[in-house]
Amino acid sequence: MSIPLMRLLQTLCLLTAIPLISSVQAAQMVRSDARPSTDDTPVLTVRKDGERLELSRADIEALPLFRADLKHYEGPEGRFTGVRLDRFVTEYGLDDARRLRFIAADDYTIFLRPEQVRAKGYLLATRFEGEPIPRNELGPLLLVVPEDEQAVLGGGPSRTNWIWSVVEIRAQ
Ligand SMILES: Nc1nc2c(c(=O)[nH]1)N[C@H]1C(S)=C(S)[C@@H](COP(=O)(O)O)O[C@H]1N2
Ligand SMILES: [Mo]
Repeated sequence: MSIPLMRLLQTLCLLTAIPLISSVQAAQMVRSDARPSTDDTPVLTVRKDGERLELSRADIEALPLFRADLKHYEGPEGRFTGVRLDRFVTEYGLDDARRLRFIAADDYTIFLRPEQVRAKGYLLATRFEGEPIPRNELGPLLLVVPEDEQAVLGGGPSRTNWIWSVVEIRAQ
């Protein structure tokens, strides 16, 4: 068999194996029975149509809580708890936005269309290992996509959506 043909076959084998491996190991997002926070300190600004809303962990955690056990590529490995971003987007009337802009404390920013948010299980995490997340440890709020854990650990491009220290969400 020629070398280029063997290379091609090798590549094809790898391409079929990768989704198999990740589907076996993908982290799950499941309902959490954690008790919602009562901390009223504002942690997140939501802007929509010139309105501005300041939300606390208590406000955010008033939505159904979910958890996922995963390894974040920045280091932390354990239980992330928070709310589903699709549920949050619906709750705050952001479903009709053309796009949602997420802004971090370090000015890093990402854009997600509402349909992208609905297509995947994004977790807006408010806790790590049951505790609030300090600002210097990716907190107080960060986005993780448990089903993409293996892909991002492997350096996949969707890791750019794992924005940490989110301070603002804007409907644009
Ligand atoms: N708040 C914040 N989140 C962020 C980033 C950042 O600079 N700030 N970098 C993003 C990008 S581009 C990638 S690839 C991953 C990993 O970033 P790092 O390689 O700078 O650690 O985190 C994403 N989330
Ligand atoms: Mo990046």
